[in-house]
Order: sequence, then structure tokens, then C-alpha cells
Amino acid sequence: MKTDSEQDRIYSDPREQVGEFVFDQQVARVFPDMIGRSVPGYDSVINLSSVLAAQYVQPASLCYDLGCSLGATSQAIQRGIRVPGCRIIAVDNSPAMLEQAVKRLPATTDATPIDFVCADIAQMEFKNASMVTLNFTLQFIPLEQRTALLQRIQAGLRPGGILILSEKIRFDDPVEEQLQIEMHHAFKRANGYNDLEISQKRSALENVLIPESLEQHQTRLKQAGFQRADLWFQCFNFVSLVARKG
Ligand code: GEK
Repeated sequence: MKTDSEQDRIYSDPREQVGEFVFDQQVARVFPDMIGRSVPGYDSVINLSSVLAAQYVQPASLCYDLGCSLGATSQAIQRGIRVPGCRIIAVDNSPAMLEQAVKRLPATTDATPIDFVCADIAQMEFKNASMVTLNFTLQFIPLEQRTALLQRIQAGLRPGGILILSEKIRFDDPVEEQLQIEMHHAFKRANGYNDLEISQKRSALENVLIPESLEQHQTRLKQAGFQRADLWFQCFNFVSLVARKG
């Protein structure tokens, strides 16, 4: 898989102890390569976010891209928007990621503006939104904060507005869980990661990325007040849901 960033070799040397994964400068430098080679379906989900933006973004509304990393989803939403008077609020709590995001923003004059904001999305309020994306971000939010965050997003959406929730998931059936993990690792191997890189990265993410099942996500989205929470994309153990308000 070709990307325009440095190649991710972060976990290629053996470590005596693998520390917790953090979104620091080292990760920000290689991020497009890392996420493209690690998340099956990433490019499809990001590119299709522009189709969903074209369909659902309402005139004079806000779009929130939560956990925006280098701004790939924000740029896709910007390409998709067909209505006037909107702004995209791209939020991340990693200064290193935002620094790279700003550098990568193409200079445009007439496109919907993108505002980059450094903040913890679990502490934010949302307003006047017609599209919110959590593309592979909720999985990094502490479990006990997830429902309140989704409730605040739901409260900030206009009727007819949507939340795109993309996540790594786990499966209740242990045989399916094993199969999906095997296929995910095969995907990473096919993209050039070796077994050491795969296992050290897995240890680093152990207590940082907490996946839940599809059912847990759908139940929580309903509890948070969304009328519907429908699966629109799956590739191995990575899914994307569209949740609608009203
Ligand atoms: C993309 N959506 O390329 N508040 C704000 N940001 C956070 C928080 C938080 N509490 N916790 C984690 N992040 C992106 C990809 S990456 C997914 C999203 C991945 C940020 C974190 O700094 C990182 O940039 C992002 O969420 C997750 O479309 O690396 O697997």
C-alpha cells in the first residue's frame, strides 16, 4: 500500500518492554502509512465519508471530525459538501498530530473551511451539527466516558443529522473472534509488517485501544438517543456504522 508519509518501522526492533501506545511525533510522522497498512478498509471508509457528506450535510451547519489525526476525514468531508455556509471542526488531543494536519491542509479559497482544535473530545459540547465522524477514535476513549460522549453528540445534532462511527470490534463467539484476528494479522503481513512488529504493536495497544462488539455499539447508540444505528461497512474486525437523529 503506497502512502505519502515515511514508512512505519516503530515496532521493528525487539524491545525488552513494550510501553503503552501514544500519539506522539514519531507516530504522527508515519501515521498515513501506519493506518493504511493496519486498518483494513481505512481508505474506503475515509473516501466514502465524502459520499455521506454530500448526502447528509445541511446548509449552514457544522461538521465535527473527532479524533481527526492528520485530517484525512475532514478533507473527505470537505470534498463532499454540496451546500453553502458550513464549517468543519477537526478535533484531536495530540498536538503532534495536529501539527502535521495543518501542514497537510491544501490551500483552497472557496472550499468549506476546516478549523483544527486541540481538545479532549470527551469534554466537548457540540452544536448545530449535521455530520459528526468518530473514525476509529471512540475505541481510545475510556469505556466509562463513551455513553456521555455519544449523548452530547446526539444532543448537538440537528434532526436528520448523522454520526459515522468506525471502530475495531470484538466478537462474542470465540471462534469468530480468533478467525477475524487471524485475518487482520494476515492483512498486516500482506502489507509488509512482520510477526515481531505485529505482536509488539498488539502489546502496546492492549490497554489503550478497547474494542467492543457490534451489539454493544448499537445498544449504546440507541441509549444515547439515536433512532437508528446501521452497519454500512465491514472489513474483517473493522466496521462503520451510520447513526441518525430523527
Ligand atoms: C482518520 N479519524 O485518519 N480527544 C481527542 N482526540 C483523541 C482522544 C481524545 N480524548 N483520544 C484519542 N484521540 C482519523 C484516525 S486515529 C485511529 C483516528 C488510530 C485521537 C488520537 O490522538 C488519534 O489522532 C485519533 O484519536 C485516533 O480518519 O490511530 O487507530
